[in-house]
Amino acid sequence: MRFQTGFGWAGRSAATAIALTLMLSACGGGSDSGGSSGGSATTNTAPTFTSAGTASVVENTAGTAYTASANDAQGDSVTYSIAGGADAAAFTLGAGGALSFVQPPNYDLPGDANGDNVYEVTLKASDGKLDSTLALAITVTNDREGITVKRVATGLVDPVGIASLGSGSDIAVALKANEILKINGTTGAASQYYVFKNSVSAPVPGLTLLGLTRAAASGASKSLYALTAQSGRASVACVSCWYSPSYGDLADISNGTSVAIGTGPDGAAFVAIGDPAGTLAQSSSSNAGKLIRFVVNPDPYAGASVPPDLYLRNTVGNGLHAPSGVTTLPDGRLAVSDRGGSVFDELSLTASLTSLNFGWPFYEGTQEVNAGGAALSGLVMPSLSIPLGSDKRQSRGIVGGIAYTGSIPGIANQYVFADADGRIWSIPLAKFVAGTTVQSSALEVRNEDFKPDVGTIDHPIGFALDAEGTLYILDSDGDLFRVSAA
Ligand SMILES: [Ca+2]
Ligand SMILES: [Ca+2]
Ligand SMILES: [Ca+2]
Ligand SMILES: [Ca+2]
Repeated sequence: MRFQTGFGWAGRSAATAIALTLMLSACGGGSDSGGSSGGSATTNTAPTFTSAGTASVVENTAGTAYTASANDAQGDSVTYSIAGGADAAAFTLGAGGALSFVQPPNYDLPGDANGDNVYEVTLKASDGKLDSTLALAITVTNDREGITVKRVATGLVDPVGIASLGSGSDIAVALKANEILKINGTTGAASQYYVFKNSVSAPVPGLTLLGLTRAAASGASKSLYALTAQSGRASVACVSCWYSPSYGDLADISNGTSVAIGTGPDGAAFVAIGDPAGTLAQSSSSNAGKLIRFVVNPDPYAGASVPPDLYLRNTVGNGLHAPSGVTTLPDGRLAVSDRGGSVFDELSLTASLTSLNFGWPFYEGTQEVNAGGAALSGLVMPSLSIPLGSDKRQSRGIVGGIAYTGSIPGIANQYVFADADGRIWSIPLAKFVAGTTVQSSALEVRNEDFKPDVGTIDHPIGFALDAEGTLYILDSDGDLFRVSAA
C-alpha cells in the first residue's frame, strides 16, 4: 500500500509541482490582509456561492434543511449570514452555512409569507471584506404523516349518518331510505342491521333517516339513536330500546331546516335543530333553532301522561342557524357545528349544558349581523370561525367532525372535520382555549394527507371512531373511508 501510494505520487510529480507553485504564488501575492508588502498585489474578490439557489425539504424536518457553501478565490475563510428575504425570520443559520427552520415547517399550514410553501431567504457569504448574496428558495413538500385512507365501501345509497357499533371495527351507517347497515370497517362487509317497522312488521311508510349517533339508552348501556323524518317533521328514535320503535317528536322541517344528532359528555343524545329564517331561534315556543338533550324515560308510565312519552328532553340552547354536527371532545366539552347564513360557519364548544345561546340570528361567528345580540344571556361565542367562500380555509358548509384520539401521530389530539365541498381540515385540540375564537387561518388543510386509495372524499357528511379508535369518513355519494396508520 505504501509503495503504491509513493509510486503514484512520483508518477504525477511534474504536473503537481507546477500546480502547487501557482497556488502558493496566488496566496502569497494576493493577500491584502496579511500585511505583506511588495510583490504584485492582486485584487480581492468576494466569495462565490457554489450551493444551489433552490432546495426542497419534507415538512416537519428539524435540523439542517440546506447547507450553504461558497468558494473564495483568494482562499479567505468564508462566513455565512441571513441578509433578508420574505421569510428570513423562519430560519436560523450556523456560521458554517447550515440553514435550519426555527420551527419545523408544516406543509398543511404553511408559514411562509405568501403561503405557497416556498420559503424565500437571502443568504450572504463574506470573506470579511467583500460579500455576495444568494436568493434561496426552499420548497417544503408534503408528508402524509402516517395517514392512510382506504375506501372500504362504495355504492351506499344516500347515506346520512355514521356511528360506532361499539365493538371491534363494526360501524353503523344509516341510509336515507329507512335502513341501518352494519359494516365491518376492516373488510367492508355490509349487512342489514335495522329497519324501523310498523305493527305489521313492514317498513314504516314514508319514514326517512337523517342521522345517527351512539348514545346511552339508559344508564351506561348504549344504543343507536336515529334522527328520523316523516310527514315534514323530525323525530328521534332509539334503535332497539323497546319492543317497537317510539319516536320523540322534535320539529317541523318541511322548510328544509337542517338537523344534526350527536352524543353529549353525559352519554345523552343531543339534537341540534336549525332555523334558517331566524324568526324562531330565540323563541321559547318553538324547537326551531334549539339544542335539545334526549334520554330514554326510565319510567314512562309514571304520572298521568297518556300516551306515555318514552323520552325525556330538555332544551339546553337557543340560536342555531343550520347545524351540521354535534360531538363531544375528550375534555368533556360539547362541540356544535353550525353553518352560517352569509358570512361565517362556526364551531362552538361549551362545558355547560344549560341556558346556552348560540347567537343566531344576531351573530355569525363573532360578527353581529343583526342588532340586538348584546342583550343575549348565555351567549356562546364560537371557538372556531370560518368565513364562507371558496379558498382553502374558507367554508362551503361546515361538516361536523370528531376529536381524533387514535394512534396516528399526524392527527393525534386534533379535531378533524370538513366542509361539504370536500375540504378536510384539522386543528390541534389544544388551540381551543376557552374564551377565545380561533380563526380559520389556523386550520391545517389535510386533503393531500387524506387522499384515499380509491375514489374521492368530495361530499363528506359524517365522521366516526370505531371501538378501536379508528377514524371513518362517510361520503354522501356512497363511499365509506377508513383512516388508519400507514
Ligand atoms: Ca476574497
Ligand atoms: Ca403537517
Ligand atoms: Ca412563499
Ligand atoms: Ca402533511
